[in-house]
Amino acid sequence: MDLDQWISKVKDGQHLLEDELQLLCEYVKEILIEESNVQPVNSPVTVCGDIHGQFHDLMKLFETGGHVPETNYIFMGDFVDRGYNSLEVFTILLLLKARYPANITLLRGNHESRQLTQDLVGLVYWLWLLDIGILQIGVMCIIKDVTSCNFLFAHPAAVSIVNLIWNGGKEREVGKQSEVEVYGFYDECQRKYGNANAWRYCTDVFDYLTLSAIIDGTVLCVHGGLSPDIRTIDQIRVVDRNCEIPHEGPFCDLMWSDPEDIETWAVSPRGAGWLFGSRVTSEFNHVNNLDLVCRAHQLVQEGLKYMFQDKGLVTVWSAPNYCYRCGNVASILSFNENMEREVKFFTETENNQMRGPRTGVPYFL
Ligand SMILES: [Mn+2]
Repeated sequence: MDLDQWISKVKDGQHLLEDELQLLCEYVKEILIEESNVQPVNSPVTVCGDIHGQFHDLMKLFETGGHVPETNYIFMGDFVDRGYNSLEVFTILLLLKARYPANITLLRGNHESRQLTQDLVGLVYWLWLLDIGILQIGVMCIIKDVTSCNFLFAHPAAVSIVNLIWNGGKEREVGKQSEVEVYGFYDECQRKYGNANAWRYCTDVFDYLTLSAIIDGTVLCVHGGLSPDIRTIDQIRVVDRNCEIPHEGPFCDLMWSDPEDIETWAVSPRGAGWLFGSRVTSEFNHVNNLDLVCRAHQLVQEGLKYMFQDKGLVTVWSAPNYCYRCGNVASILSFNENMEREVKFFTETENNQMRGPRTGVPYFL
């Protein structure tokens, strides 16, 4: 493997050949299998949130925060789906991991899943065939915070689609039919390679991605959030992670949970994970001697948002103008060698040459 040559090739917008990608995936799996479920990372390091296939915005992230290996990174998952370039995003992150394993840490997000990346397109189509109204009812229920409509969101792909509308639909009139292009990673690999092999190699790597990272023993990074089944960090260490994300339990919760302005726990409208509140978060930080929990998973219009009175948790979001239409700012959070924090903001790249081709079936939600 000539990693440096492959890195410049992918940065130039080309794809690796199918067997090159296979080789890379096998190589990175060997590195990832050695990592702990709570991978220790030293400062200085920069923490990033969701990328979601926005390859050019990822390049802008590196311009903003510095390039690997001059800057060390933790990426908190959700590399794929929704943007046009999931394949390029995941390939470049794998290449950087292979080339500089000590300088980049990749965590698993709820989208690093065979089911989510594969079912996304199929399910939208299915809902469209069924009746537009069903999905609209679902969205209305979520907005009104009615959680009794969980039957609709029990399927993770349904959760994902509703989430897309929910997060992105603020400027749209809910209840009106409008065109949304939904890109799943599976569909993208099919279009770009003509078969599903690339998707298979990549999703096999997903199972090896670690669940969390801990910076200098004081800041825990995880994609979603806390779990009622996890009181101590040691309980994360013993999770068997080398599998598809389960539908419930501690592993699932780490990928799916969200903070909320409540005291303890509540059912999540996503249909997976939990809503967790201020008291359980400050207890978790206290019990584990943490200063902060860093997580991603939720769109933040202003790029970064602290939660709770003691600011014990922060959401970092790194996909600017999410889905090319949300109009949000993105951020990354860096910690220097003294663990002093600096937030860096960035906006959507103007380089859109790799957008599309929009040859997928257009979906109407
Ligand atoms: Mn997520």
